[in-house]
Amino acid sequence: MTLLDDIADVGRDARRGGWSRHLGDDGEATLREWFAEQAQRRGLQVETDANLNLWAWWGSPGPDAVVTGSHLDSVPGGGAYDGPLGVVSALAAVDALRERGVRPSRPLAVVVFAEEEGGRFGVPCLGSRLLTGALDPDRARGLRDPDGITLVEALGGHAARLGPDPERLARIGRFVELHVEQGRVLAPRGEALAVGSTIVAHGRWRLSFTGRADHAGTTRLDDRRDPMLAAAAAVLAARAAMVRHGDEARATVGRLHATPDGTNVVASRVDLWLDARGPLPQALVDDVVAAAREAADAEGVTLEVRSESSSGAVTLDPALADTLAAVTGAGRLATAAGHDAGVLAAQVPTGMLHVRNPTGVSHAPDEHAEDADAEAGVTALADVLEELCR
Ligand code: HGY
Ligand code: MN
Ligand code: MN
Repeated sequence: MTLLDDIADVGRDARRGGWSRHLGDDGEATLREWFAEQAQRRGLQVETDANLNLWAWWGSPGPDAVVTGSHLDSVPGGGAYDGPLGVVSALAAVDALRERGVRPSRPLAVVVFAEEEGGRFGVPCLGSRLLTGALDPDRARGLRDPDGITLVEALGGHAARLGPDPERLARIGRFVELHVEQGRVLAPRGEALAVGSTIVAHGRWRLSFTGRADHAGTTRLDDRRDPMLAAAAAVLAARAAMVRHGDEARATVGRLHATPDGTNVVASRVDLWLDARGPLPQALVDDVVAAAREAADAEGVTLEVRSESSSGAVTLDPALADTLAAVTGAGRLATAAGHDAGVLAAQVPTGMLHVRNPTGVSHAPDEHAEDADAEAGVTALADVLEELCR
């Protein structure tokens, strides 16, 4: 918790509340420096890979390494634990192994993946998707942030190096990500920890409605081509789809932007982003798009739909999950939150440890983990690393 206190003031968002730490901004850059310093203080060899992920090695990078870690970036106005708890717990677990006199028989690394939330460039797990080849580097280079700055413009020369890194991936024998629980399952269970079992399918779609800007006061009803109407229909359709498709389904519009965004102007364009998750996210999207198209046609407005990212359902490595459960004594937890672990799982035996969040709230300042539970997480992670490094 001392490590979390170290960074508690980095990237605080006075306007939104909580923290905003996104690829390339001051807060995230400060966290990268902090991590490198913490790693060096522990005698770990730190390197930044071609995809801006940070790796801190105990022992020379080699085959069959045991890797643990998470991310340091946040959603806009996010909580203090989503990502950082996994990183500081990994550093604290290294300290615990040292105190136990453990000398790992395999290389061990702490990793910090870049832009897991996609908070600036819109694609979640940017660093881990590029590393594994799940995201085309040319597409990545063209991604634009809300100010229209491309990843190339933001990264300069480094952008030329983005791309799959099979040699680095081949070094990883097992990957374990510790993460604060998102949702409230462990508190009612009365348990501090759980072993990750699955990650639900999820994706992001951008719906762009184009109408005709005009004066809010002088434009008569039948002269209006107002994209906001169709956008409103899409937002309501998302909730209707969530209700319709059962209790695993999630459909959310939390981000919407009107152009020109004038109080006394009928908008020319509205962009909104749909986050859909569950057994079949496409079914939710289809419902929303059908309703949006109907409303757009009625208003004489056009609609363009683009998939910005999608992740299939993930079952975390069953054998590794059994090992994590045997070592920690913890039960299983399925999650509807995406993680770098979900990306790595496609190519590397991957596991997760979830630490109880008494509020269940995440992606918001009320996100929380009690000190005692965080300590239990560190002890469990150290036990797991000791077992995997045996
Ligand atoms: O969006 C997610 O599910 C993750 O918390 N980044
Ligand atoms: Mn998150
Ligand atoms: Mn996270």
